[in-house]
Amino acid sequence: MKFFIRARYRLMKRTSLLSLFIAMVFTGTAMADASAPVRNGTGEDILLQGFHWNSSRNEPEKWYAVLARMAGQIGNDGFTAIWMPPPWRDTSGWVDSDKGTSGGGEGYFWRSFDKNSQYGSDEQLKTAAAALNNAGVNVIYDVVPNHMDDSQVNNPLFPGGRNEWRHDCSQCDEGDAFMDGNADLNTGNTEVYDTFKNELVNLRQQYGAKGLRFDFVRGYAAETVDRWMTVFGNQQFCVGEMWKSPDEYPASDWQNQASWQDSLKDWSDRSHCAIFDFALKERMQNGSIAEWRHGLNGNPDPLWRKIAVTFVDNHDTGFSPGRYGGQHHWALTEEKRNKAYAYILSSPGTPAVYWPDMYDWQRGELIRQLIKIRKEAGIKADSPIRFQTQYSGLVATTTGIRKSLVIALDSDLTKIPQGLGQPTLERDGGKIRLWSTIPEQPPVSVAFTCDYATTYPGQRVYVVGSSLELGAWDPGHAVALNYKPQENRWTGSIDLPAQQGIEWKCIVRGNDPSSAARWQPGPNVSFTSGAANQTRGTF
Ligand code: 7SA
Ligand code: CA
Repeated sequence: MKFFIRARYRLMKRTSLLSLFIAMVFTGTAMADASAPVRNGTGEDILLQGFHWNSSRNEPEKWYAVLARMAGQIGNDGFTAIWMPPPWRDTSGWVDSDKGTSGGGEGYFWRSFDKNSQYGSDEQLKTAAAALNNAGVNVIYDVVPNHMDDSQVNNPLFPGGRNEWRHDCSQCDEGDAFMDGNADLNTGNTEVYDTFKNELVNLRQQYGAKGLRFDFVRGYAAETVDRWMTVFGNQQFCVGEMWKSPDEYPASDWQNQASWQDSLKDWSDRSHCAIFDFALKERMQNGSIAEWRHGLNGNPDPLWRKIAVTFVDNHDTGFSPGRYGGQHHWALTEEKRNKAYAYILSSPGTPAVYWPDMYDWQRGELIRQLIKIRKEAGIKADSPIRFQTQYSGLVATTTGIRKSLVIALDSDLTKIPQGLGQPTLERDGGKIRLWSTIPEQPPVSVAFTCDYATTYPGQRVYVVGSSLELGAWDPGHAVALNYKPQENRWTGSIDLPAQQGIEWKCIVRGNDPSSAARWQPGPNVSFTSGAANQTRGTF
């Protein structure tokens, strides 16, 4: 099914690309250079979301003062970058009647580029940014170009009374509307574009910006983000927030039929920015733990993994200390949170840690250990990951520059391969187990054959052996082979890390993993993966 969708998506993309090309030629817009590298920082970044929904209401200390005071600790805790709240002055006050909540001042309904905001003064912001950058924590600002507070008669950004709000010109929006769209800005207009361009450069030059988080990217063109970043600095970091489920696209749009991953990759291809992994978040919210492998960060293609900014919750989806407990639109349950952080910090992508999980909700010690293990292993955003799906829960191996990390979450992995030994980290009664081990070689495909096997109805022939992929000698986690009637033999290909000394045997057992196994007699079959790409066992 997914292949079909991907093929269809490529076909639709080809046609939509064609129409896009024609459109761009006519509008003279530069064609997005697909080969340009994605701006995902060093590729080994660990991001801290440096605020929550009630940080703008922090008392008695202003939030920027908190950040300046904690800059050293944030650096020592292993974070290489911090996602700062929107730096622009927001004096809005709104009531959300359906939720019975109110808010304003958080920066997302800003009225000017003035840096004196609810988070602190212009001076406090500069002090915090300098302290963080000096602590080796790159400052990433949240920018909100889709809309601004429209309750002002004249828009301070555009002297002379013109104000470029959507409510003045309905056809002037490059993307979706925020709420009813009245406050949306025409980012396709040259002057609006230049106004933001200059402000982004100002953030870099005067406020220590090393990167940007683009809010509500569904609301304007990805190509516009790419152009802003080209001026801001191609070496800098950028990430987009595209929280839009496939069913929110019109039925005629290819994305309506595509997966969460496809839409995220499409936006990244056109903006050359990283993107928050809402595909993983959606699986964490609605899927089993085994299905977390369907995040963008678990994609078989390294070009898809490297753009993923993984997270457990943020200031919208999660709870926040303080008023109303924050927004909690889509919060992950407490029971899953430690496992989710263990996964994002030991798998590909750029992990983002939510402030309250680190500094308010007693999860800091676990996260500190996980960051240390990740850095020692040299896990990168595009590091290879393999999932061992014959185990329950989630079992995966991510290979960094220096080590491989094997994680087992809620898994019935009991028989541990010799090479692994005791877990490097074990938490929550063994529901979280993480091994840091010698880096494995890239996988090779090995053809297994079992001959002269007698099977009765309901039985199959399996391969069981020494390595994790072969069930670590546990028949319950053996790998099933397929019967070739014309050759009267059982065969199958299994991916194994190269250059590993492997021992194995053929077994016959029923479909039920706990059913008794009949083992191939005699000594184990042994070979070295990569040196041999086929091996044979006989009864
Ligand atoms: O329901 C959660 C999920 O459930 C799952 O089961 C679903 C998911 O798909 C489903 O599978 O997710 C859905 O719900 C999400 C949350 O609403 C949607 C998502 O698309 C949808 O699939 O996500 C949207 O909303 C998020 C908050 C946005 C996402 O980008 C967007 O896609 N996050 C970012 C965007 C904004 C806006 O800058 C920020 O919003 C977030 O912090 C940021 O991370 O004066 C004019 C005026 C009128 O124009 C308006 O019509 C009128 O309504 C004023 C009024 N606007 C006010 C808003 O009503 C009020 O809510 C505005 C002035 O203030 C408030 O808006 C806040 C917003 O509530 C808050 O979240 C905004 C501005 O202050 O700041 C924040
Ligand atoms: Ca818009």
